[in-house]
Amino acid sequence: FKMTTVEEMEAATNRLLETGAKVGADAWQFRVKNQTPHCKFGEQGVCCRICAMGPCRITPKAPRGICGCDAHGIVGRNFLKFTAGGAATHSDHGREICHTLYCAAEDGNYKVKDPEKLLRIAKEWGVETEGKDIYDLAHEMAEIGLMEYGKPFGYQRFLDRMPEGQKEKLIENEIAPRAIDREVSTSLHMAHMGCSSLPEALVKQSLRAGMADGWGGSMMGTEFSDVLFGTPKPIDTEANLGVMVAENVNIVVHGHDPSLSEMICEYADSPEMIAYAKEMGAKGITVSGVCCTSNEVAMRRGIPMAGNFLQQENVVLTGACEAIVVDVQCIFPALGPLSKCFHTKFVTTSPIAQMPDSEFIRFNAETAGENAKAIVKMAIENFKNRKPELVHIPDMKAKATVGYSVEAIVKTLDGVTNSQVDETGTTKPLLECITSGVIRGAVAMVGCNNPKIRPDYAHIELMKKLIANDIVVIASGCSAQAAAKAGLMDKSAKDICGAGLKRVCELADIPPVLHMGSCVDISRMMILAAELAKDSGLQINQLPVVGCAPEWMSEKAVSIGNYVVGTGIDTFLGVDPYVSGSSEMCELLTEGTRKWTGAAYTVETDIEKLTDLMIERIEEKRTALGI
Ligand code: NFS
Ligand code: SF4
Repeated sequence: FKMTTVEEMEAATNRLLETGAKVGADAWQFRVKNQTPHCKFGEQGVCCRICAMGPCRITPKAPRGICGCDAHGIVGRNFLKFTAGGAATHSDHGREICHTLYCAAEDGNYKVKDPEKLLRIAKEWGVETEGKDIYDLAHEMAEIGLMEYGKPFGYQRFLDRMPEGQKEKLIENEIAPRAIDREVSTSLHMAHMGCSSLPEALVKQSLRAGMADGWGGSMMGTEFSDVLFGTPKPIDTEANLGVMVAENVNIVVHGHDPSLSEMICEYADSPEMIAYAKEMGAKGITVSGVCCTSNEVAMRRGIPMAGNFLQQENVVLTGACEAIVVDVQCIFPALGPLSKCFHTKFVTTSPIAQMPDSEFIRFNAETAGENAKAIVKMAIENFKNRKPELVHIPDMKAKATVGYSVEAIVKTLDGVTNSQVDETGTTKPLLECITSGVIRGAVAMVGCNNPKIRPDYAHIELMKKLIANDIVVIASGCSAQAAAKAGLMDKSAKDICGAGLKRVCELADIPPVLHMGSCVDISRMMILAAELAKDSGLQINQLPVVGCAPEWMSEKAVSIGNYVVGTGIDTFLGVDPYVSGSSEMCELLTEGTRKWTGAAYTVETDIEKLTDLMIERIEEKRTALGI
């Protein structure tokens, strides 16, 4: 088994930057230099500009802002606002999916591809399904889902998926999320000038806003995406820039909402469009992806992944990208000016993410088919504008098997343990692997790249060490793409696992790093943890399971961190969330939250140490359980 190393990936990037230099293109590698060193106050989280008496910055000589707020209050408010930004973003994505579900029709652009899942969720929510047309039910469920955003009373419906007693404990500690929009609004209200400056209150609300994301907006995004586009099943694909094909029209989908990327894939694969591409001198059409929308279509269609977050400029630098089509989130505004250096069309589609130097083709659920067709056509017609002397696609890609939804994991592991466990359709076989020690535990690897960490290096090194120690890795987002590019989602990666995990990989025919999807799909990980807890009669915080985001950068990542901790899973970060300026906030986040959820954060920028700390925590949990 041969992995692709970070050094090889960096060499490929450097070669692309040479092309960039020829055409005068900018790149993040240069902008980072211009922005370094970063503002110290910002880094520590002690800069406040929420009112016009400021901005105020805390120093030993000026320990309070003009209103008298101290560093703890300022850091706390900043942390809460950061979380609220992330919760709003994930949840608004979930809301869009609810709207798409509402537009689904037998003869429309969007269909119900997994009716069973819809029925299952309807039963969970106490909705009558008997004798109902599946599309009527879809519309009813979409409306109920949308009400979760603004209902005046009660908590998020999906909290009932937690093990017994956990929801009650969350309610008692005022961490159980009410309406999703309410938690975002309340967060902004609390962080307004002259509201909360008590760190404990700010951290609690950060957890609650995060929980509104993880057990509300994100979970709805995931579940209803499955209903619309199908629940992922294991499927083979490939990852890294080498998936782009020089002879073909290359369309790169980037962003997060599968409503767009699904439709683009659908049309790019149509005989009509393929014939048109041939007419225009290409051999065919290749759709590949960047960031989470790539994960979505990889999981459901096997569409190859061109790369993750910090590779988004690289796809344009290949000179072979006819169109980079984006919806929302994690899109560099740099793509506008960069695409102008090449023939590439930078197509924005969402009123929520509009950028200079882009072609805006507004995408609507109602007109999705037409919109997608127009975009694919535009890409095809752009093929002839390529500058052949600029085309260079790095010959670099790795095989990957992706598509491990909770349903797929349960199904794959059914019967693997050839044991007394005869309850199929539960997590018991996986539990048995864990209790017997064949697998020591699981790590949920998530999140972005960040130039503060050598890109992909932390993800890959961490995963290598974890699987060598018989710890199974479930991955999502840009972390999953790092793994796929390196080859860790190739089934033959079992060869670098410990003996126990290797055995399980062989028996179940799975790779040691399981692709669980995009970042909203971290809700899948929460469901899996809840199922494991229920099937073992434990609380989630007792399981030998931890979460890790070693290279995170976005507000969404902090919201995720808060719901992972809120759910009872210890979370390990490789980048500090701008809290070092307050000892009280540091204490609360790394220890204080334990009294409410049984979990807390660990921040460690030394990746080697971070890994050891995770392994240690997993072993501690095992010891506490006597396994
Ligand atoms: Ni997650 Fe996805 Fe990637 Fe980070 Fe951005 S794509 S939602 S935020 S950068 S993992
Ligand atoms: Fe300064 Fe207080 Fe205004 Fe913040 S809220 S800018 S600390 S005066």
